[in-house]
Amino acid sequence: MRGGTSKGAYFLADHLPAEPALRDALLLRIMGSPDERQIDGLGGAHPLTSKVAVVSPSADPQADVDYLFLQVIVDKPEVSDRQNCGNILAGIGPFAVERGLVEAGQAQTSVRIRMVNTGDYATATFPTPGGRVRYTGDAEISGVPGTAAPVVIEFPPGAGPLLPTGAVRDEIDGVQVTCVDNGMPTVLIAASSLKVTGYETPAELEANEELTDRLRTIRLEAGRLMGLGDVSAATVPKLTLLAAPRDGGAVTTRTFIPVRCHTSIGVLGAASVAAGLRIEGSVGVELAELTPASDRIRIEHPTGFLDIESSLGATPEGWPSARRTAVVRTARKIFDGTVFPRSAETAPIPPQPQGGQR
Ligand code: NQM
Repeated sequence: MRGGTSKGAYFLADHLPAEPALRDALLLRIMGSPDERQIDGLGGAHPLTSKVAVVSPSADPQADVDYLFLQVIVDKPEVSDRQNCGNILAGIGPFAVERGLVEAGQAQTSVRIRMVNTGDYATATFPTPGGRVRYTGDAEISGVPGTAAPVVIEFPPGAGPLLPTGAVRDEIDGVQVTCVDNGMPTVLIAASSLKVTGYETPAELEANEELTDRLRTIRLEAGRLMGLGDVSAATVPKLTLLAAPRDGGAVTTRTFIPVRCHTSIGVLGAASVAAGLRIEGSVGVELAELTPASDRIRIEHPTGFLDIESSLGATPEGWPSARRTAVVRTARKIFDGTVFPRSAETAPIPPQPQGGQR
């Protein structure tokens, strides 16, 4: 399925080995990793198209389904469960209905999702006329051609602190940063403090070795300050370079996830940027153009913009905390069938029940 601006393979949990090491070994063979072209598997040779969702009924009374996100590393034999993915999340509700985990309403369906990676929750609402998922519609999101049915995703406040280092700003390697986590650990950095404009293309930024070296150093230290330990092999924290908006939005972004530069921006990454921009004194506040009366923040990125609704409150100790975050995404069922993993020793994933598509 395509979920937002990402694409992944969605599985029912009981169709995969329960043992994580066996599951991950199978997923590597399914996606074709490690190989930078992923030529022998389903992966699309980029982190944004090398993703897996594992879905199961939830035992949690606050959720209908559990969603475990797995990032299958393209060029290494590694699968990481250390982050969520808000784009792949957009396909979870439709997938849960297709697989009969949630009964569809006659007009629309809301699915309560527990994001297993972080223990946070989300509710996704999408059209299901006549009790079947409708994928077509007129919602448009930057980075995806055409239009599709909207999937409205609401996030209640997350469990962890918004400012995991305990400071609004930190200085790392001589650079001012704000480390924020509103669902995705993210390091905010003014592009100008790393001698780039923030308007370069992802390819130009990835080719800038001086920049990528600095980012690597900053990320390792930020990970430590954020309590994430040694993040050298982790996909978090992400790094977002900020510059003044150019197209009527609140801010321009270029996000490293963390090695490749995102062609747009992750949903929870955007939620973290939006929350960061609302915190007095944080990096980026002076470049951003916010509309104080509105919860909506338009985040510009390399292929357009992402609108996110974000409001903050305060903890009893006076620290900023997320109150509400909401976003519109779209999703599409692309293919439903049997995948034959690379190794002959492994049995194919059993065929799954057919669902209807409109
Ligand atoms: O931040 C890419 C994506 C993501 C993650 C990444 C995401 C999110 O765009 O919620 O969606 O940051 O690795 O799919």
